[in-house]
Amino acid sequence: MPETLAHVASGKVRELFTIDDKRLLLVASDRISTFDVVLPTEIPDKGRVLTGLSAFWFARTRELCENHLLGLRPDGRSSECRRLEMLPLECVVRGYLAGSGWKDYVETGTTSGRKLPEGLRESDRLPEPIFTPSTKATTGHDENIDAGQAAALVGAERLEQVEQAALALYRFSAEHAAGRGIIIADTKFEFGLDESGALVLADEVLTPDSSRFWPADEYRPGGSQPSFDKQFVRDYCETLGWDKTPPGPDLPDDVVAGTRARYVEAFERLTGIAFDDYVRDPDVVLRADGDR
Ligand code: Q0Z
Repeated sequence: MPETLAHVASGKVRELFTIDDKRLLLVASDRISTFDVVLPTEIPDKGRVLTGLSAFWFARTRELCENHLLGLRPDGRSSECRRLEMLPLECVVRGYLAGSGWKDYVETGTTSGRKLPEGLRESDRLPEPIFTPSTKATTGHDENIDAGQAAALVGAERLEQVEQAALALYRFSAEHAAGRGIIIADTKFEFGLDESGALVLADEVLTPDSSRFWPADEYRPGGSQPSFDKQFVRDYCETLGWDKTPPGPDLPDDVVAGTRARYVEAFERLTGIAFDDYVRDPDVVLRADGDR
């Protein structure tokens, strides 16, 4: 826990605190959720991996869209951020057909009101990435909405701006990841506005918790794909016959170790930085390659 900062919000696996009226502290825990349930066993260093990855992407996408990151704390799991007026929209970009995008397509041939080509299979790559915004549900699951509903929430002009920013961020990161053996099937961005009304990328970005990461060497469209990070946890849970309602099961040591190794592998592949170097000095992810 940080000093004695006022607590603002709790996510399933993260906490948000006030530093002062302009700044927040976002703290990523080592908790893990599967099938929407937080498990009683933690994955050591998961919070550091997600914080470091997110900071890496913020540093490398500054020219595409400004962001809320002010700095990393020495613990590697906490980031200081600008406090923004958040937009009431989950900005999802999909490059592949999975999850609720696949479900909508099977039922209606569309997702978020957009007609998709016929004959697509589960996990197929889309002809081009699509922006499929959803509402922030206070309880239950986010709900996909069409462009008209999204425009009613933020205005047509702002919607156009966030769509272009989200697509540019996805294209950049998916191409970077593809060169390192990771498919970013889809991802969710959150944006806010600063005092001047400028659009600012916020929250956590392009991590395995905010995205679907698939190992490229195991990609076989026509069914669901293994998760880069959580597959050991899911496979173990499936062996138990657990009904996927709380409380979730404890994880055995080998599942914890294997899962930790996958998070660290994702970090090292995507950043090109040894995770131990990040633990020693978190700011290493913020420096351009040449300056290390
Ligand atoms: C993010 C969240 C939680 C982590 C509010 N820069 C910002 N300015 C204003 N608000 C936020 C941010 Cl990131 C903000 N969330 C989501 C909840 C832990 C993130 F409990 N909520």
